[in-house]
Amino acid sequence: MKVDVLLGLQWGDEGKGKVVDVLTPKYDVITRFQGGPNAGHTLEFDNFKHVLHNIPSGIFHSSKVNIIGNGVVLDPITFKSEIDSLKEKGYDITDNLYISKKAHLILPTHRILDAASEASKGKTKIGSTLKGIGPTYMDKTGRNGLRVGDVLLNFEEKYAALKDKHIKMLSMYDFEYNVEEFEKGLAEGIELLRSCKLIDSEHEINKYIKEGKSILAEGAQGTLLDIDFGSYPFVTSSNTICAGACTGMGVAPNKIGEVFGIFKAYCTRVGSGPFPTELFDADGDEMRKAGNEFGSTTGRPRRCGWIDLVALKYAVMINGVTQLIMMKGDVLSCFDTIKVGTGYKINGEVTEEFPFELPEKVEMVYDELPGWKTDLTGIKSEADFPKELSDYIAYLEERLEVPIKIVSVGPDREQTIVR
Ligand code: 2SA
Ligand code: MG
Repeated sequence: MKVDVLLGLQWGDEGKGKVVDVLTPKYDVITRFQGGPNAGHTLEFDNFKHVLHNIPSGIFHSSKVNIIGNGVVLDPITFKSEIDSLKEKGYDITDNLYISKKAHLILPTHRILDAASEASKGKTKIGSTLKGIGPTYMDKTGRNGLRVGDVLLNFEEKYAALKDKHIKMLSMYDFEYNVEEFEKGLAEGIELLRSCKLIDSEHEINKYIKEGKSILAEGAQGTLLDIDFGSYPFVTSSNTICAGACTGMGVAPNKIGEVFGIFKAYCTRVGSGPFPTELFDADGDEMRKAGNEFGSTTGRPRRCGWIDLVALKYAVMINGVTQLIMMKGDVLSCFDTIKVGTGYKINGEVTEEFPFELPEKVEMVYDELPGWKTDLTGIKSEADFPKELSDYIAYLEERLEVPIKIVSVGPDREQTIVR
């Protein structure tokens, strides 16, 4: 058996949570392999909406095993509040949740360092979610970090030492903070972790593979936020791409099966950084309104624009996507004409290759296709697609050279058409 990977091909918020939830019935095990509470995976079913941050999106199916892999960074405080809020809604999920002892811990001072670093950058700030992601991965690669398994050893001692170090680092910044404020809930979070199923997940996952169990790895953020291949430095601090699933779970590359690449029929971004197809006009506002484009972790309005095939082709290549999933086609129903970015004009030259560094302003080359001007949200099968939507799908498939296997026409599980 192989591990299937599902990931975002744009700047995050492609709708991964919904798709994992739809695909989950086919799998025995769902894993997260990178990122942390910067993710916001929204699931909607039976008139119930829930946003998950640390926990894999398979959690609402009680027979599934959910694993937080070693590549994830876990904040004990937000983890506890997530578990508590699920409990309030009637989901006591710690029984089918396993956490890698090798996942790194986000500590209160990581969040302070994130805030201080962002504040010091002024206009050039990354627009991070302020969840402490960057500083935690810095401590991981800098070999200073604390891992989930440390809560079973001498956590308090290690934490005190690292906190001291962080406080020295913070003196570099002109930044006011109150450590006690940030530490609220830490002891309870650590206590909760101690009662969870903490495992060597690489062994467990490989055992599942051997036993023929099916596994779905759920990516967070998106390819264009990847630390190596995204729009650096305006990226997150983990490998969001398919290869990240190997290192973030301890799974060999030859154990990867299908790679599901999710994209929106248009494009959005939260945080700073270049966005070549961004719209600053009424069309952008229309997309934001129709698509309810506000960050599910921070509530920030998302920047909106047309689909960008230069970036999307790059993402398909880097991830080895085998099946595409198109989300939110319904949001484009109000447009007479749909634009598709096909090339970047940089220094007078048109390129279809994603460049070393995206300039602040890129002149886009667009193709235009007729819009479908039909409400798609009630559509139950492909036979009912308006011709213009079928044409749009065929156009994208030809350009991307990968079939679009699922088309989503609304947030509910039911509004999902498998082709
Ligand atoms: P960070 O916090 O260090 O990872 O931020 C670095 C950049 O990565 C972006 N980023 C995201 N972009 C889209 N969605 C994300 N998750 C949340 C969501 C975001 C939210 O699902 O809606 O609620 O605002 C996510 N996480 C990180 C971030 O904007 C920075 O540009
Ligand atoms: Mg999201």
